[in-house]
Amino acid sequence: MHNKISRSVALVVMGTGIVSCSPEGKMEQPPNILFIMTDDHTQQALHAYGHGLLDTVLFPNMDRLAKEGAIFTRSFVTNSISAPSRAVMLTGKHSHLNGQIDNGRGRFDWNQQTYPKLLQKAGYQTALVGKIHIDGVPQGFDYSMTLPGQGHYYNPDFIKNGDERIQFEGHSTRLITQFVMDWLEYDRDRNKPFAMLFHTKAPHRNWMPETKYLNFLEDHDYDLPHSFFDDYSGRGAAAREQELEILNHTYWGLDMKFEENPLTGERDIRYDRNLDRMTDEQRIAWRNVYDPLNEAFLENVPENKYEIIFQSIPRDISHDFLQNTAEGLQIARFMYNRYLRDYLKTVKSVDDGIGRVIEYLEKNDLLEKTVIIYTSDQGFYLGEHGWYDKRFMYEQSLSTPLLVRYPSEIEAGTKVYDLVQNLDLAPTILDYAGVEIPDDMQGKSFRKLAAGEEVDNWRDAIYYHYYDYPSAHMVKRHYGIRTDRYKLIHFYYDINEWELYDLETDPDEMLNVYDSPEYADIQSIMHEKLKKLKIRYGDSDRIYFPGF
Ligand code: SGN
Ligand code: CA
Repeated sequence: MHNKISRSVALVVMGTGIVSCSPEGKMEQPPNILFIMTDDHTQQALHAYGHGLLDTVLFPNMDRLAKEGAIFTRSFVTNSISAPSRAVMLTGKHSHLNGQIDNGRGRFDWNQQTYPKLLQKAGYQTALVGKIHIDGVPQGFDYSMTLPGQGHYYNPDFIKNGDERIQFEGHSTRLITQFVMDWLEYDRDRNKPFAMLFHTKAPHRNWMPETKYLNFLEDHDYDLPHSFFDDYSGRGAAAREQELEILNHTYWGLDMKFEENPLTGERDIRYDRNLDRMTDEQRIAWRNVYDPLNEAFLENVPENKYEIIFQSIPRDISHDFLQNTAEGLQIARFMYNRYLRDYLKTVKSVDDGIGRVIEYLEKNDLLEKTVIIYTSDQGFYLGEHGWYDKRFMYEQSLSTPLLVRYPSEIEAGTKVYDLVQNLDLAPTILDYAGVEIPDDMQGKSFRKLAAGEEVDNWRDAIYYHYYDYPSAHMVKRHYGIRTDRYKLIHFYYDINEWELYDLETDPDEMLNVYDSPEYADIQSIMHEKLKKLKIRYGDSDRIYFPGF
């Protein structure tokens, strides 16, 4: 493993000789860009969004960005999954044009136009650190330090500048933060503005917290969301046939963090692979927390009841038992809390990392000269509908957090209600940098919206298209539009079903009102809008990878 500490010390010596910035200082220089993107962090897990899940501020640095900048309350993705979302952000184009339509089958050609390349051309120094999840050597960056594929939480490998693979000791979030700081401190050319893409792995599955936060929130018992025992009766086959359920589709090892199945003595190979990466010290810290918690659970619930957890998936369980008996509820609450707490623990480290980088900017007189954008590659279910993961065009995973801090033009506490998408990030960043936005980018700059200005003819609907099926979690292919109030979705490929939701009367999307007589007019208006947007964005009815 690479010894990080000695490298940093060496760089401190090298770094002391660097003279900072231009002597004129006040010359009009475009702002720096700090683009922070987490993986699977959702609006419900950010106090500033006010969804009610978090009763206190758990993540003060993220909340600080919201408080000191603009929060976008209607921020969405175009395709709720990692690689496609990242490709949309880089190019400002929908998936069918940038080529990365899903995680596994679509391909991204790095030779195409991306905003980091355009920034570079305009004199920016560009860097990418963390998860990128797009195959090939990243182009458009003066420096990159990326995780291969999904990467690991503990002692992960990194790929430096596209070729050198190095394993580092530590937790991925701390390492990624450190690489961001090291580059800012030691490797950056201080005469140029910078664009730093700070991409974490956390809080992606399987939610492995750093040792410091293993106990975080363990004294906090979260109530089940009111739609947790959803039976999907108000919707179609897609909602019924997914594999996203916390109770049915999580593994007792990998997700629930039992090292051994108490009924069969088996181990979970995938969980073991993660544990095997740990140093002895990390593993002891890990076991010191999870072992007693797991034992306490097993002691308190009779064996013939807790056996539910240790079945292979999908589990054969009765919702009636889990929902309506004290013992059942205890099991459901245990599974939900294990999932949710681990998820939040991993966000905690990200928040620390953001705090460290903000502090660095502040100390180096860079904070006010830097546009800070905080977002995630998509939202996530935290038990709503009984689910984890993402992919659906339903609210929790269609949405994504979006915060922008740039005090010289964004007033603290700004709230933006207009419909924005990850498609808009590339043009927005170019706009802040003073670089011309290419005509073929499909997103729009939201810079003015963040500054509290109204923009004429801002979009009144967003377009969405998800293709990753058949695949993990079995969410069927679908596309659709969402306006301020309504959502129209078409599920296709192996079914042909339409859904329509009235988000004002049914914010939880429990009842599909497609074909309801009282929504007949809305339905046809939404169909018209969908048709127009499909044409505007150049999408078609082409079936990608029909053989799968
Ligand atoms: C992994 C996860 C899935 C997740 C996908 C995509 N399984 O396959 O739960 O949906 O990544 O996530 S895991 O057991 O390997 O963690 S994405 O954010 O990268 O699109
Ligand atoms: Ca993701």
